[in-house]
Amino acid sequence: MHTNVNTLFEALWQDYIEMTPSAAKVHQLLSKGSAIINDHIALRTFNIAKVNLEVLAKHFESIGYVACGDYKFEAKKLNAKHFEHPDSTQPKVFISELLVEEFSDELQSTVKGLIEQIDTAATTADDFLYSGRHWELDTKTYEALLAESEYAAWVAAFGYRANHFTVSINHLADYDTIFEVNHALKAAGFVLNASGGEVKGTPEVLLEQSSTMADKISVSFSDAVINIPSCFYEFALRYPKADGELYTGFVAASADKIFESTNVNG
Ligand code: OOG
Ligand code: NI
Repeated sequence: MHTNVNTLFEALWQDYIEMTPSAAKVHQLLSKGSAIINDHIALRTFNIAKVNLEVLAKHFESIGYVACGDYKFEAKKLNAKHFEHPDSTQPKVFISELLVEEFSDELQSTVKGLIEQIDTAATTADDFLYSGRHWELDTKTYEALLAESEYAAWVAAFGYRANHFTVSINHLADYDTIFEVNHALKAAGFVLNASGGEVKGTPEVLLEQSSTMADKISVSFSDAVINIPSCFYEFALRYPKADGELYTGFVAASADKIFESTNVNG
């Protein structure tokens, strides 16, 4: 496990921009007036004991992160938790896991077959959170997973790495609203996730979010190389609670739509 928060996020970022060529360009566009501060990152996994949410969480808990919120996504069959660091300038972490037992026998046995190929020692190694795929996968299996769960197919194709980074709009000197950020992104040719509207959330729920649609990159499977959605970039504007402190949680109804930023036909 990493012992330093900064080196962990730097390694996650390097892997993420390799998967997401547009993210480096968005980063450059938004960082003209000020340094970019990350609101949060997100990771995905399956709820199988060897690699479940808690296994990923340990990598963050060992460097001081604390579990702060629980979320359920019934239609997508996911659970999630978010984690915060005592140093509030460090990014929050959103980790979700697919409830594998709620899917078909075929999906369950496919996923178990993938997870069996992981060396258990790898799950606690320094680099696990940006180690990618640990298994063989063919296109037919990917397509079969996709038919049941876009999320399952994404984890099968990309394995362990940051699914997205999130720009804190609160820290951008040149932008006051999420509409201005979205406008600048669209003017520069980036495609936003419009599921549930381009802006998810409202000032009343203390969090507004938007995201790009994931880049499509070529991924090597055992039988072919295909172009599929990789990772996306998110933008978050937080509002103060009654005590004057910015809200630090997530909003399940909004997160439900953010997940769709990696949909194949989004
Ligand atoms: C996570 C989606 C939810 C948020 O900020 O609400 C999310 C994912 O796509 O893995 O990131
Ligand atoms: Ni997010």
